[in-house]
Amino acid sequence: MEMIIVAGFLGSGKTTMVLSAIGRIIEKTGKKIVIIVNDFGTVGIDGRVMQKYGLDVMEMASGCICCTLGADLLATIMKLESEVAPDIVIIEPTGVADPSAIVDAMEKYPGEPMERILSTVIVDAVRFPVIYKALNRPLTSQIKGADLVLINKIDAVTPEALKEVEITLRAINPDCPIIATSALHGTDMDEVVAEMVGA
Ligand SMILES: Nc1nc2c(ncn2[C@@H]2O[C@H](COP(=O)(O)OP(=O)(O)OP(=O)(O)O)[C@@H](O)[C@H]2O)c(=O)[nH]1
Ligand SMILES: [Mg+2]
Repeated sequence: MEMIIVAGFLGSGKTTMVLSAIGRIIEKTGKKIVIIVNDFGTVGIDGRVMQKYGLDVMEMASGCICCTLGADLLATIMKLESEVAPDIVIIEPTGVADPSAIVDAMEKYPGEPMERILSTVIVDAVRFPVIYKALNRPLTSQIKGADLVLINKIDAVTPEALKEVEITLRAINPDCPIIATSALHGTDMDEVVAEMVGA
C-alpha cells in the first residue's frame, strides 16, 4: 500500500485537487484508491464522484486526523487494509495538520509498512503572501517537510505574483518538485499525477 498525504492550509484546494487527481490516477494506473478525509471541508467529497470511480471515503470518527495523535488514524488504516486492501490511500488532513505528524504516526503502524509515503503540500497562490506572514512557522515547516509542493489557484493570480510565490517556496525547500496548478480547471494535472504516483 502507498500513501499520499494532501495537506495545505484551510481552503487551499486540497479536496478539489484530490478530486481532480483521482480519476487521472485510476485511468493511468488502474489502482484501487481509498480517500480518508476530515469532514469540515468547504467542498465535500461527493458520494456520486466516489461511486463513479468506485471509491470509498472514510471519515475519521473524531473528524480530525491530526488531533488523534495517530491512534485513530492507524486503526482506520488497519481496517481499510483488511476490508478494502487499496493500492493507494490518499489522506486529506485538516488545514492545520502538519503531514510530518502523519508520517511519524505511521512509524507505529502495526500492519504492512507503507511502500511509499508522499507528503504533498498545497499552497494557495492567492492567499500565500498573507498566510505566509501570519502563519510563518507552521507554513514553513509544512513546506520544508514536503516531497511535492503544488501552488494552486494559478488561474486567479498574475504571473508576477506567481513568480514571487515560487521564489519564496524554492528558498524554503530547494529540492522538492514545485508545480503550479489550477485544481479547479485541471491545469498541469498530468504533471501532478505523474509526481503523485511516481511514474
Ligand atoms: N480559482 C480557483 N479556486 C479554487 C481552485 N482550487 C480550489 N478552489 C476553490 O477554493 C475553495 C476551497 O477549495 P477546497 O478544495 O474545498 O479546499 P480545501 O483545502 O479542501 O478546504 P478545507 O478542506 O476547507 O481546508 C473552493 O471554493 C474551491 O472551488 C483553483 O485552482 N482555482
Ligand atoms: Mg477539503
